[in-house]
Amino acid sequence: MNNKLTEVRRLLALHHEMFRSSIPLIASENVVSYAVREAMISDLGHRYAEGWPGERVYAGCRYIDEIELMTIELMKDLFGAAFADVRPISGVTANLAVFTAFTEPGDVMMALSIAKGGHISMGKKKFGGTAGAVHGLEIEYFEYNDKELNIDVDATIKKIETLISEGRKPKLAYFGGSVILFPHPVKELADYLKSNDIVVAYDAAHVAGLIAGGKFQDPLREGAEIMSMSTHKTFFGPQRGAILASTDEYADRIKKAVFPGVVSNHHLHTLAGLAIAAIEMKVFGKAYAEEVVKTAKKLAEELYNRGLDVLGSEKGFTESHQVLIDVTRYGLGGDIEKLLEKAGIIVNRNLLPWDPSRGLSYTNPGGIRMGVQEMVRIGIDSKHVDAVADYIYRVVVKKEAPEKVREDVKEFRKDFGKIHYSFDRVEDAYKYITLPGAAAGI
Ligand code: DSN
Repeated sequence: MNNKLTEVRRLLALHHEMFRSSIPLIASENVVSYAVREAMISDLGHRYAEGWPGERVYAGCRYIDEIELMTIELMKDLFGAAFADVRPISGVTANLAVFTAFTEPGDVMMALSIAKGGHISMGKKKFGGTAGAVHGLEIEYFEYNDKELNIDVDATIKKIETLISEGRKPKLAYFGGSVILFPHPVKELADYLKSNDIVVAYDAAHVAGLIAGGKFQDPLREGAEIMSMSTHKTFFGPQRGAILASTDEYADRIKKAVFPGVVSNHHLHTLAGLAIAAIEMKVFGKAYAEEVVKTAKKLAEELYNRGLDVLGSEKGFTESHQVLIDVTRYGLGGDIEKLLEKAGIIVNRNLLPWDPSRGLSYTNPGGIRMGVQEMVRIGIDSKHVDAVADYIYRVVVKKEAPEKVREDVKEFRKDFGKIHYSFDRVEDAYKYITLPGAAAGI
């Protein structure tokens, strides 16, 4: 058993070393500050606090309650919301609570298909998506314009009119998702949706930090009534979720849907981490969001100038942290993802809007999705991103041996590691931290 314990710790250290020497480009990931990490190893990780602050089902929560109330106020302030529930433990949990609060099984919900950027939590039952398979919703897709890479407003209204005439009026319309290069037309559709008693929600999991930093659309000002999110992509938090609302009107049903609906205890060490992340966002969010969008645009442009098929070239490539490439001239997304990983460039393969019609599936789709938010947090920003484009170009287009590129990536990474946009003074975002006395008996 001692050997097994040593082995787990060895693998953890190797994982840290891999990320310390790689270029992290997964659009849904980030690193947290040491201040957030400190909260995550606190005693709060051992406690239970079911229910709302002040009305807990357990004793011993007096400080936890204060932290949760602070987190609620910080999130309301950051997003200009009237109500916040910070107990969902992930983005999927937050979305499931919204489905529970506003719909019944069998109701119709509008969302984007996965290929056009929708998240799996909004998927149909036949694909095992949370909305369909867990909550029993019927999913109808927003109409989408492949050229504009966005929801088609007129065609969507037409589709909803047809659904209404068939007696299948949607109850909920969910904007946002997993691939989002440009702001969704919330303000163009919100009045129409609300006039038909369709609740307007926005999944800000990917762009929450950009919204908080004032660099993306502001859904709650554009007519969204509900905004759900995860807290760890462009936001500085640990892996967790939140639900915000533009009015207090929905507070009771959201609270009930979260607890006892979809969450029992809500992982209090990450709650404290979220409080600290929200403070960091308040102080550093604007500068960070600006640099993230600038870096994403620069990376897209550098790749495009090297001949890659970067999506959105006629629209400035991206307004978010994401860059999307059609790699089919050089191979398929899954194969290229593996090659890039060998070179120390961590990306994920992604369906493109037109992949299903050309017979490609998520196992080996036509696209690669990249997000620059973690790179920017460790200092690889618009000033350095041409080097990143070069490494990608050498692997994808020039077909250089990834092992050779890996050596150069390792060398490049030696200059980066400090956590920027935080109060920390630490030099290594990827250090594997051992605690004094841990497993000392081995
Ligand atoms: N599917 C994840 C992503 O967008 O990467 C989020 O859950």
